[in-house]
Amino acid sequence: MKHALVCFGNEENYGLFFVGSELKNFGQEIKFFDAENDKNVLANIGEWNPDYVCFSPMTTFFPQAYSILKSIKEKIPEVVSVFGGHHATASPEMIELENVDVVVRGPVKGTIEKILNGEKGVITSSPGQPEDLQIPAREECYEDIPRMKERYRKIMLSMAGCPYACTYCSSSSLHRTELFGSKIQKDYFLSRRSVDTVIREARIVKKYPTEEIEWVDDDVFAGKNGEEWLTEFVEAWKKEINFPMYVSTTSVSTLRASEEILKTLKRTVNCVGLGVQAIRPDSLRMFNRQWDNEEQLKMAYTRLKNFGYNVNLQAIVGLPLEDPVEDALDTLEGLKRIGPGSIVSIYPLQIYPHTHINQIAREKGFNVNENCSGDTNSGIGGLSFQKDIQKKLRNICKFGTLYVKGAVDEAWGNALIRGGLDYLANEKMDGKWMEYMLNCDFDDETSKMLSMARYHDCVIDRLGKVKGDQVFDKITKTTNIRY
Ligand code: B12
Ligand code: SF4
Repeated sequence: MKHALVCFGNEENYGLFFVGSELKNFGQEIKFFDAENDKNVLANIGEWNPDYVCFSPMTTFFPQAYSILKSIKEKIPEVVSVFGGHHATASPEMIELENVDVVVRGPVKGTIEKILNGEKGVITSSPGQPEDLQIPAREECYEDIPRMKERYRKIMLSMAGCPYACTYCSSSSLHRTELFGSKIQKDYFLSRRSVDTVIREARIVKKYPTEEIEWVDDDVFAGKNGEEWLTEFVEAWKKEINFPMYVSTTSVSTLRASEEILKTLKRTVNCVGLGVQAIRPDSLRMFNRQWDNEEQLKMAYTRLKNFGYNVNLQAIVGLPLEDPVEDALDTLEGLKRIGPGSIVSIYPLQIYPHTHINQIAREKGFNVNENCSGDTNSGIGGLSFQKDIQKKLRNICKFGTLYVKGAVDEAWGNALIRGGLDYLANEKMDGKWMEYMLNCDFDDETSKMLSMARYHDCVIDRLGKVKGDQVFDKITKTTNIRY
């Protein structure tokens, strides 16, 4: 049987790679298609004439996936459509939609036999062990979508879940435990693939041009026997793979980590993403992050810096509050106090399906924003606010990185001057600057240049100036920048 695997966005569709390898284990024929860059994607899928068409879209890509599906079904009515991944797992009600035949909730393992046997409807898998994630069908994807092998960064992970339970997050342990129970959360989502399997996967990545691995474990230190695993892993990675890695963590885990492990990890990690998310205690509580606070974040930041890491601080604005702009400004100032001069990423709150923040917002009388695409780079959040508030929140997302960094370089300068925002480029970043920043307007081209200036900062932070500039140049030529 032939299975078309449809990829969305610029990046490697990592979950779908594992679906591909599982299908191959069952002797199935697979082919990847590029919905982002291939203008003839529909014709190409039609011509290949698959028996099954498989999608793994995040929420932001679901409308595009569904529209592609409708067109394919018009051409090939008997094709069976299968949806899986985070969005499908959280939104099984999509099975009610016309043309959606199968929705898989949870890992692919154990579902292919059912699908091939003709089972339709919602199939909930039973996650077994992380070793079920063997070697993803990455090379098959590279063969079908050559631009993917050229991506400067590749995605890898050792552990699929997170121990925390943040209310806005699809990785939340609340969500996973509700669906699969706490034993599976511990044994599958918070356990790691073996070092050997991860290294075997990395050997394949190593054959292709790669500048960095985005290590997408939600918290690099979390899970069972984290330090032991990381120690063995770094040893093997340095010996054989040796790509720089970008990792993520929390303040709690950073402060809990031993000196040895911070030293060891530094051998291969340049930059750490540290989730701040909010500064006000009430906002942290709304996010179910009451375990965090500014003092602890500052200590974690300082600790990471002392071990030589660059730190990317991440925060969320646009909360369901009476004063979302003031809350966002408090967060912005907090970021500056925690990591003055650092690179920060400020995102608008997204309301992903079946996350608890959805319910919290509704109970507080907030509606969802129909204009939100689910992509954080747009600066457009998931909740509907008055126009003026919406604009200020978006501006905080757009200019917050510049404010905390505190210096206008060429990329920022060009964007600001292009948008007629010379004041922001030339004046001191004081209260007047902030007022101007909150209220300024700019066109789409400027918005794109601002997003690129931020992206440029992040790449330099992660790879250093010389390498970062080279890589960024390549990114601008090969990536559809979201803004
Ligand atoms: C890796 C990752 C990325 C990578 C790669 C993205 C990609 N396209 O694959 C990067 C860093 C680029 C990324 C970016 C974004 N991400 Co991301 N990312 C993750 C992360 C950390 C891991 C996902 C993963 O690969 N897990 C490992 C694989 C093996 O598991 P899996 O995906 O669940 O797949 C398994 C099953 O679900 C199932 N399955 C999956 N697909 C299918 C399909 C079929 C047909 C079947 C049968 C089964 C099946 O089988 C797989 C193997 O068992 C998750 C959080 C998490 N810990 O899960 C967030 C997550 C998926 N990302 C998220 C988001 C929002 C984004 C962005 C949209 C953020 C933004 N900028 O706005 C961007 C989109 C970028 C893009 N253009 O693709 C959200 C998605 C929420 C949602 N409801 O959509 C998540 C859940 C994070 C969160 N905390 O909320 N992300
Ligand atoms: S710590 Fe990060 S990945 Fe984990 S639940 Fe919270 S936001 Fe999600």
